[in-house]
Amino acid sequence: MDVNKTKSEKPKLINMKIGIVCYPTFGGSGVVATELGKALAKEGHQVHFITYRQPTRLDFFSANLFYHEVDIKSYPLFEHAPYELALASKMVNVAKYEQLDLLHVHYAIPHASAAYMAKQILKEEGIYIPVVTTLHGTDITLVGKDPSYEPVVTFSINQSDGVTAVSEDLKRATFELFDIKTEIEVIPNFIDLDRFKKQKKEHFKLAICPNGEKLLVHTSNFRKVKRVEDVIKVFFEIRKTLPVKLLLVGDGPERDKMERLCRELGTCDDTRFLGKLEAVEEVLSVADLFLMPSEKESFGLAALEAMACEVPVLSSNAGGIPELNIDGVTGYACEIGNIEEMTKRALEILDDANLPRFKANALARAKELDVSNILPQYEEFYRKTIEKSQANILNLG
Ligand code: GMT
Repeated sequence: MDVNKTKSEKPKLINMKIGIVCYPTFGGSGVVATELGKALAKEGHQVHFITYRQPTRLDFFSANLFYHEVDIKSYPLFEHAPYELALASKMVNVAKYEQLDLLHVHYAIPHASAAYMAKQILKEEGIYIPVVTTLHGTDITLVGKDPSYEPVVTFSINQSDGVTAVSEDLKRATFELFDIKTEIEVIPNFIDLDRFKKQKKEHFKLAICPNGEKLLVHTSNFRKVKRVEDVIKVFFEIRKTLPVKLLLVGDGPERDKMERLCRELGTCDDTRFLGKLEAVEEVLSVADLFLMPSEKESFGLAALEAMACEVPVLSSNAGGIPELNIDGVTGYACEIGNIEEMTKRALEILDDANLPRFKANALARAKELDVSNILPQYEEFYRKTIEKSQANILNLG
């Protein structure tokens, strides 16, 4: 790692070598990790992704980006192959041979405990590598607090050299649900506005809304926690007073049930299930309103993607969503499951007298969370964590 001074004499790290561990599939934490790695690489850092599959959004060549696949060996004795051990072993090898400065793991389970194991193994060889853990949400609120994982999650968070959370609410929940003895810094999720800036897709809008209907969009992994049924119920209510169409992007366990609900309510003609889409920005760029009625949501990256396309958000007030979707400004954040309130607020946003204001506010909020504003926060956090860990090593020596 080289440390240079900028004009303001603030140390700026260049040529840092960072290992990023994440889930590579569709899902917020993997997207954030991949986009972070790409942005760091653009800044000149060397980034090594360690995952069990090529991250979805890592499909191009860059001299600063590397991908290391975790080899998960199966054996007849294993009912479940020990992924965490294979991951820790891969972390050890990559950290050692690529001479990483820091390991940044996204989603505590099992990445933080695997990183702890890797750190201990490396220490035996005289290699000290600091670990940063970013908490994303369900690793704390849904899965992590389950007694079958809780002791290991608590331990590995406390053993991390730096911990970040994607919202103030997630930080609060982590202290409430676990016995945490370390500091947690909030670094919000971000968006690459260049990718998400509004595209001219009027022909697409015309094909979906031939009679000038307003277009509502929801994207998720169709898990129970997303309350997709509320999307369909709110749409059903709005449709009684306003010509509207609904696009549902994504797939998951609740999809069949949601298709049945549309049939029961008779909304199928105005609703389309599009399945998983890589270029979600194409759909978002023609939307008038984004719906996120989730039961739990530490941040709501999908809503930020919509806002970056100038789309206001009608959401629940779960978890960290109100930190992103400012109630009455970028949309509304209503009580979870309150269909009547959500319908009223959706109609207010969609009113032609209000819509331009909500759209402009949504985009302005997204601009605050552009990657160019958030990346320096991660770089600074890495710098602090590396310095702290080097000071600890000197003290121990
Ligand atoms: O919510 C999901 O289904 C996926 C999950 C993940 O880890 O991929 O999302 C969590 O992390 C995202 C990125 O930080 C956040 O935007 C989501 O709000 C959060 N999900 C929940 O808290 C339920």
